[in-house]
Amino acid sequence: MSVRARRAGAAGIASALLGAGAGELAAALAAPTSSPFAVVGGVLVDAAPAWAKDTAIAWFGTSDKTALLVGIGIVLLVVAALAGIAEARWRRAGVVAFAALGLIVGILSLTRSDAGLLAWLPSVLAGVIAAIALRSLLGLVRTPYPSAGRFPRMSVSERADPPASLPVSEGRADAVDGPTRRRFLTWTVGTAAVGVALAIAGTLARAGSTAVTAAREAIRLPKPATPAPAIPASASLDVAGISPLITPAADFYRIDTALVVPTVDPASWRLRIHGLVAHEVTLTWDELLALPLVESAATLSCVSNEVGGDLVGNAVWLGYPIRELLKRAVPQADADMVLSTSVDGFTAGTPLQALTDERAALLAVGMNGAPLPLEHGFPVRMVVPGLYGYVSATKWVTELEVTRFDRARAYWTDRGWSERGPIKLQSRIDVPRPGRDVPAGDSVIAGVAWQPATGIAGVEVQVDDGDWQRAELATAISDDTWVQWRLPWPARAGQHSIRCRAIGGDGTTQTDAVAPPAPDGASGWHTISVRVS
Ligand SMILES: Nc1nc2c(c(=O)[nH]1)N[C@H]1C(S)=C(S)[C@@H](COP(=O)(O)O)O[C@H]1N2
Ligand SMILES: [Mo]
Repeated sequence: MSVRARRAGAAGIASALLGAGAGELAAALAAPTSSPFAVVGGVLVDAAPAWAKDTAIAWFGTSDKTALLVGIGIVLLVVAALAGIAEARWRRAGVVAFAALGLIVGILSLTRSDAGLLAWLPSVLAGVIAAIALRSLLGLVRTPYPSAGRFPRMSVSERADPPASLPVSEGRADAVDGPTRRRFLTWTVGTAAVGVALAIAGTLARAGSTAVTAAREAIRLPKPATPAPAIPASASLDVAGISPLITPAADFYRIDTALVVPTVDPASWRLRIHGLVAHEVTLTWDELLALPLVESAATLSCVSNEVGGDLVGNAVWLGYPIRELLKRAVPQADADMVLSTSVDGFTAGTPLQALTDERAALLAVGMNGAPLPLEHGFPVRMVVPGLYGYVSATKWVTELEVTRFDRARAYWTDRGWSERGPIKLQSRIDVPRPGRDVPAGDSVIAGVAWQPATGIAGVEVQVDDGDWQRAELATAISDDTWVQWRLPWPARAGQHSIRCRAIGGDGTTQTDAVAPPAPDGASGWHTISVRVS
């Protein structure tokens, strides 16, 4: 690559960094969900088929969002370098490319369901700034004819740069003198640095105490009218390394399609219940908090959770039974689904039955004694024991449409996942950790088992080809939560394979049939390999 092309590529990258940084800051200040990266990421996420979501989660786990944004960043830098090189060859090609990119992403921004009036601004601004920066940086080194750069309109023959089709001697094309080169370098590095600084400023402005964070901190949740029964000490087994019975909110897995966490002000939050109902119902935050709230523990799992995976957690939720709200709305007899919608456009289709039977399906405002964290759906989300999150656990929920499965489809069912998503009977070995060395002697095998809404009757463990042994089961909080289990294990030196299977509250034994997460949840026995020495 010629010196000239390298220089032009660097100018392209620096210009893109400046534009992107300015776009991020503008988004943070004027249109938080319309950051150019979030928009492109959101479009990609929405376009992704079922297998892509699963591969992303399998490769990157809950860092899938970061991985996506890094990927977009890398592609942007490559495109920017090419735009720079193009600009040096064919004047305006790179400038037009940057401006067009900004415009396209600006238009995409307006198509997002959470787009505000200024959604287009960050991307368009980013494109314009990158274009101007590129033009200016390359202007610094466009010097073979010293005065040429000052004329805005030039015919091809007058262009400062030799046309690309002519054989160009490297020496001549790159013949900028030392001071010019230094000036170019300084400005290019400076431009890139300012871009990075703007991006950091944007991130800080966003993460900093936004109005909604402050509103959340000011909330004092009411005492539940129906508190969760006290958790007996016997519900937790004393085993180092076992999953805690209640997952702290900070450790609770997070899965959603939102690249920027939605910020919903409780004061303006509304829930609207409509569709196949006798009466439309709307509910404000204050009205919701004034209702007799119920506290109830439930284990939530993602359909993408692999056997043995960690996309599952158990929390104590505080909320109002959705059943009671539906009673007010009076669903029509032919309705069989409730399509819930989030502020960011995500939808889930929940069987009406699961929201009207006796289970604690909640419109939740609290998690483990505090208002919902922003990432987990503040101010209001759904939690339905027994169903995977993608069909039931809508975060930042604002709408419940009573409808029918043959009429409406939801976000993930539209992408090939099953219409119904009951959580499969599962069990996991937490101790020993797979792949870890275990000292020989008295040891313990322990973990958790769950089938929310059905409960757990037992867990069995098999070491190598031995008999299945019944593990000790901790006291269950309820049928809706996972249950800890353990089995003493006299570990003898050598390599061992350990597997577990649960027996559900209905007497069914967890199937050994191996299934991947798509389309309706993974199955099979969690099996680990450990070395005892
Ligand atoms: N608004 C919104 N709600 C959502 C999702 C989403 O993408 N957007 N994902 C669902 C899925 S797939 C799961 S598994 C749960 C995860 O909830 P958590 O992040 O609180 O663990 O949220 C559900 N609710
Ligand atoms: Mo999920």
